[in-house]
Amino acid sequence: MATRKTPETAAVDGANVSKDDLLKYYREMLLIRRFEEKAGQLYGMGLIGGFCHLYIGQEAVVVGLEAAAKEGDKRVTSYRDHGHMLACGMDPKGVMAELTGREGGYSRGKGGSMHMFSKEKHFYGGHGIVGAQVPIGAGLAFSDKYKGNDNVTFAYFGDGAANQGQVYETYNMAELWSLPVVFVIENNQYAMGTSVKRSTKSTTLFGRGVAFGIPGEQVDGMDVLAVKAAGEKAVAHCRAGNGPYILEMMTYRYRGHSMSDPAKYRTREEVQKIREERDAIEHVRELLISGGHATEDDLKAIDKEIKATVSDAAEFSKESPEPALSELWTDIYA
Ligand SMILES: Cc1ncc(C[n+]2csc(CCOP(=O)(O)OP(=O)(O)O)c2C)c(N)n1
Ligand SMILES: [Mg+2]
Repeated sequence: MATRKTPETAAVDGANVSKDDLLKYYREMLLIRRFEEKAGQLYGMGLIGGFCHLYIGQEAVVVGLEAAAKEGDKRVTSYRDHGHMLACGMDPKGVMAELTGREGGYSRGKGGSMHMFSKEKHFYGGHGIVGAQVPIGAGLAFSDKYKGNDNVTFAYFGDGAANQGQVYETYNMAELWSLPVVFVIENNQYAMGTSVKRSTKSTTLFGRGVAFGIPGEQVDGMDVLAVKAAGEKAVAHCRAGNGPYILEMMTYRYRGHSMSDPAKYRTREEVQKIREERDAIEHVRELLISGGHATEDDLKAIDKEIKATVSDAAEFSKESPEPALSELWTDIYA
């Protein structure tokens, strides 16, 4: 794992980013964090029902990888999916309204947090069955290979999902058929209340690709620049027709597994330490300030703007009507 960029090196060296890029990543990560904080509040008010898994802490992973993607690339992920949707450009209003089960939501209020899709942004969900999105990701990559274009699919899954059999069946076929898929393991150290160390003997999860001939690497998933650089390498490998690539993002979730998690399996100090020492948004904020790329006032203005976007999304999600009863009979197979 490469060491973090410093203010002196960030905007200039091999990470290939400009001041505007840094500001863009700051803005995108902050949007995810504020959106998730608001979703947590609406859940607490009883406006969001069912399961709700927040992405707070892991923002640099999707923002860094989206920075390495191009139009046409696809993404598919688990139930912890709000950040992925925002990062690929889906409308915060449509996402929030889906969380509150309203007509203005991406699935017209019938899917909720774990079941949202956008054909326009090539976002294929949102999957509640742990690991199920991994073979789907390979299938998406197969379709692009079949059509002969150079699109790549990002298939995101967790450290817990990485112990599933279907992941390894997928690895085998993806490598056998040289499918353009980047397997992104979001190693946030926990699968519900079980730490990686408690469930897994060999904890370098990307290394399991070796058995299938798939290259990979571990990345500091709290450093958006490191994520972007690794993403560019992985994507180049896939686009050149070399088959899949594995990126193991070392990250951390600050909140519970879902809104109903009492979090008794880790200490407050553990969470606090990571927030203080490794927070991805603070990292970019420091790069911007100490590199002389932005002032405190510039960043305050961005924060204000993002808060307004999120408030608008929350208002929309409260005002949008519930789906009509007749919707019970639409979008069904039989
Ligand atoms: C097949 C299956 N088994 C169990 C569950 C219950 N479950 C939901 S999330 C989860 C933990 C997954 O952890 P990880 O893959 O690390 O993802 P994270 O929640 O950390 O993002 C489990 C066991 C499920 N939804 N599907
Ligand atoms: Mg996990």
